[in-house]
Amino acid sequence: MVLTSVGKMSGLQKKTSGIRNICILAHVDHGKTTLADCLISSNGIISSRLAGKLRYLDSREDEQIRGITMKSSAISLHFEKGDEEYLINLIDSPGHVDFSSEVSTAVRLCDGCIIVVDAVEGVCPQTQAVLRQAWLENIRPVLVINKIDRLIVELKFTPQEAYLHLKNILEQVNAVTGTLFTSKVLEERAEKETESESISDSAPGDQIYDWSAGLEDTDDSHLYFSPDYGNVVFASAIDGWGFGIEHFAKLYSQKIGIKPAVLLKTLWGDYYLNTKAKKIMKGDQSKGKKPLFVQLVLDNIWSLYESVMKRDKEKIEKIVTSLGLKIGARESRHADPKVHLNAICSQWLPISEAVLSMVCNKLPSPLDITAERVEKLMCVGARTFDSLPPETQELKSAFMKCSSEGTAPVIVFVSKMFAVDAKALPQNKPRPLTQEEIAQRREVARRRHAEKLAANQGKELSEKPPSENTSEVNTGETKSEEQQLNSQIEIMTSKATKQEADNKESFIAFARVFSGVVQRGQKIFVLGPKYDPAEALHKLSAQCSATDDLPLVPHMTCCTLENLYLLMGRELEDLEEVPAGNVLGIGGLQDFVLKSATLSTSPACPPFTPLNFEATPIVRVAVEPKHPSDMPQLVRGMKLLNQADPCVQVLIQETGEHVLVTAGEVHLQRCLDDLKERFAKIEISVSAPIIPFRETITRPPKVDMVNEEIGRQQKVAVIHQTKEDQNKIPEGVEVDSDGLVTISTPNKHATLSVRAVPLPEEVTRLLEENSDLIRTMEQLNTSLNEDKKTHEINQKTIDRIKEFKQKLEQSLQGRKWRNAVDQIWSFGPRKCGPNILLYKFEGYKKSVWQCLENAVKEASKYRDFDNSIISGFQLATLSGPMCEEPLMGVCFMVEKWEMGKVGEVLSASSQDSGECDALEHEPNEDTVSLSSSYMAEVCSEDKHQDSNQSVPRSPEKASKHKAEVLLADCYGPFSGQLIATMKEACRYALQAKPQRLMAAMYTCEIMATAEVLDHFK
Ligand SMILES: Nc1nc2c(ncn2[C@@H]2O[C@H](COP(=O)(O)OP(=O)(O)OP(=O)(O)O)[C@@H](O)[C@H]2O)c(=O)[nH]1
Ligand SMILES: [Mg+2]
Repeated sequence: MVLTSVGKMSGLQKKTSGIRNICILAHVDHGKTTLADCLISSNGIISSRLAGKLRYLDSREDEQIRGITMKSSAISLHFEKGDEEYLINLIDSPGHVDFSSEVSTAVRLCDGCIIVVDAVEGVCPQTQAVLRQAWLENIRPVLVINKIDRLIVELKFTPQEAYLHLKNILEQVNAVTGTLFTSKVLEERAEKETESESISDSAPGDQIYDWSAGLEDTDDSHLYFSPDYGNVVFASAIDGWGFGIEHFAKLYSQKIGIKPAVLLKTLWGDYYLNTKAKKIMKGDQSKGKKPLFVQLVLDNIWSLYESVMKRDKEKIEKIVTSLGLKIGARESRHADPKVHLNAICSQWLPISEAVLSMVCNKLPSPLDITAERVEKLMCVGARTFDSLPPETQELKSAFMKCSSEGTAPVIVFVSKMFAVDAKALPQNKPRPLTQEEIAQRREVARRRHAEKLAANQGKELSEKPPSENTSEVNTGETKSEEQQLNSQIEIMTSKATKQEADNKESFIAFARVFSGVVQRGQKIFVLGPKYDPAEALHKLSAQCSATDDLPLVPHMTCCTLENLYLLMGRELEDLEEVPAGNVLGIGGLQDFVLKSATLSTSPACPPFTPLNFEATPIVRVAVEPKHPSDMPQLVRGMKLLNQADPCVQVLIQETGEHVLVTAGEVHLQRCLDDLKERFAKIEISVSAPIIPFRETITRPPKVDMVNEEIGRQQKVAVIHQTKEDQNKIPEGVEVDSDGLVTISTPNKHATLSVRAVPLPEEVTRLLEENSDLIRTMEQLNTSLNEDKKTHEINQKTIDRIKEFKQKLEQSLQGRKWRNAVDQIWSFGPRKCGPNILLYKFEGYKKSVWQCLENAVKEASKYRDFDNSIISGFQLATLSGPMCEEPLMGVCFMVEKWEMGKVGEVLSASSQDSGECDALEHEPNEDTVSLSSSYMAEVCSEDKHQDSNQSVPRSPEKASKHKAEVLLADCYGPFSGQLIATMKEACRYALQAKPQRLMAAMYTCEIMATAEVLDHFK
């Protein structure tokens, strides 16, 4: 097999119908990389003898040492099937659960996947996980049942036993697919029901209950794996063989004289061959007959294995000649019978042929992308396709066409950034010099030599009398010196480029073109995950391009695609352009893309939906440099590591610790190795894993430690205890016996009273479950407040919010919680966590349910100082007083919010200007209980106003500004004081109640067969 040239590959990239973007997915160690080796060897990139041993796509040293894949990597292969030529963009993914984020980045770029299952281990947890990921991403799977040799050699199954075992595995895989399908249908059905309910509500008629689940009339047969559909290959990647049943159907149709179509239907299943009648009959087991699959397929393979393992030369010879194979003497005489076996099997049933033809037949080309998948990719969060602007909706047809015409908009998705050694980039690799370059270098050398010679001659002339043969000697010397110089220059230039490339990691974007043609040097928009095309289209025209001079749009930048690469496993090849439907590497995006992004030439393009990550990072460690002076390198290294890994998180805690959050132990080790050896290149010390806690409060206890009821006396003791605790509370903070904390800002202008109350457990759970919805509510409220109106609120979201509110109302019953739901001011931490802030004082109205009421105008007045209160609450819930861990299940009630001197200051300022609405209030009053409407009127400083602006202010604004200036004193800006005071108030309120630490609990379901139940006892 000859290597395919880059030119040929880029030719194949243009024929979209012949492209297959696929990934290999499986549980850890089921043989993905070994299978990839076999497919790669069919292209001559590695020798077929090394296939399975080399694990070519495991290019990292630690991957080779540990024997597991840690990064997904891609390679492009050429495959010929009859007259058709195909380009297979293959991505090998890791199977270890720690690296499941790498699987997510791979499936997003593919249209299909090969699911590999170990014939001995069967369906394992990660097999289920990857089937789910493929399903969520709407990509089509095919199945390879691998390691069948283990059934023969290790388990010593008979062919009949092996058949039943394989049948069982297929059933297991199909059961997982079935569950995914059923849940989807039921979900759709439930949605339809709620829709029809709302219709029937308005028009009541005769409603007969429909008890069908919708499963009966939905055809799901195409989803399942079955050898007769041609989507299953049986294989042993290590021995280099694999087949689909069509191979044997074709073979035996000639031998027995039965039509291939009939054999294809009956080779797998309960059928047997009645040799006398020359007929295929149904029902093998009941009649004690061998199924066709055993008789015609497995028996042959088993007998081949038996003869080679027993070194039965005669029998082997017979088989080899009957199959028409040519086996080299080296293989047949090899001491290891496996080598001999591999040589026979890989010629008889080449695995690459079986797998790649299944891929080309059964998996879709980029042209077959479904409308469902496109809509899913285009709709972020709670948005529906219909709510997107019309220009954006039009782009759907560009996705579907996957056109490479010049007019088609370019749409590219970057699913991850990966680091490569800058030396490995094609532009930095040593390459043979061109004739011109050689001539140029010679010229430089000659000139230098001449100069040197002239200088020497000058010296000699002055020192020695000239002799006759000097010139001759010199010419001889000249030649050798010239050569020396030439080589010296070459070394020097290569050294220079080497040094430049040394110590440098270059980031390549792992991407796919969904529409249009990307070209090297092209300018393109980079759209972040929060980019909103509706907002941008207000500012820009849909036709503008990245080369224009454009106004600033949030979450959008422009960049140039510096280099385009064909991904060839360990190698990268330069490309000038890449048409739609291909996977590629892009250089030069390091400063524009952190982990993933959408690139497009059209500002109407929406950002793609975020990747579905199955695992959330939980293992945290603190890292620090061994030598404190190396801190800058560590910070830089952590930044690079964060970019190079889709899943890792790097944080700097309030304590100044640098924390690394990883998915698991193996992932942690890999991240640390990368940090030490590639990104920071320093020695680091690593702490033991940090266990995350949550802080909370409980009701005062009713029983004591020995479960006896706390009587009156003891209660008094408890109160004493609390009093004692109160003594620890500093001056200026008042805590009453009921836990109400009152505290003033340092300048004494404002006073807050806050109480902490534990939330019922079901409310905490509800908040946790709905954190995404809460985040959406927060976004909607912000856009309402900013009067953007770009987010048309979708009815479904409104219904979900209403339902959430209703559930909260149901769970917050009783006198204590009266009106509580309507008074929710914010959630925290990060505005979506499991803690609540309530306002309990009169004359204020602003709640998180604003988006339901569309209360735009009214709310916009209160924007400023109440934001300080909310920020204080966010800070308090982010880190509690016990050990700076986030809070959970706590409700803070602000029962009083007084503004003291603020009144005077404001009235003074308003008298000056004579404009302020706040004049209604009496200036002499010492302490004024302020309603927020009043306060916001007086004190608001428009944050969105540029403070350096030169535009003259309106008198009203001037007075407000003055108020803020007057309020800023030696304690700093007033809003800042309020934030700090609120934070303190929350902390003391929390300390006034019985505090508790909560630790995470690991729960798992263990499923086992009845035989092993004994071992659990
Ligand atoms: N007996 C047998 N062993 C196999 C076969 N295919 C792979 N193996 C072995 O299984 C082990 C794991 O193979 P890999 O290809 O690294 O598995 P993987 O699925 O890529 O593993 P991860 O990438 O770590 O998830 C290796 O030791 C292989 O030699 C096979 O067909 N038969
Ligand atoms: Mg692997």
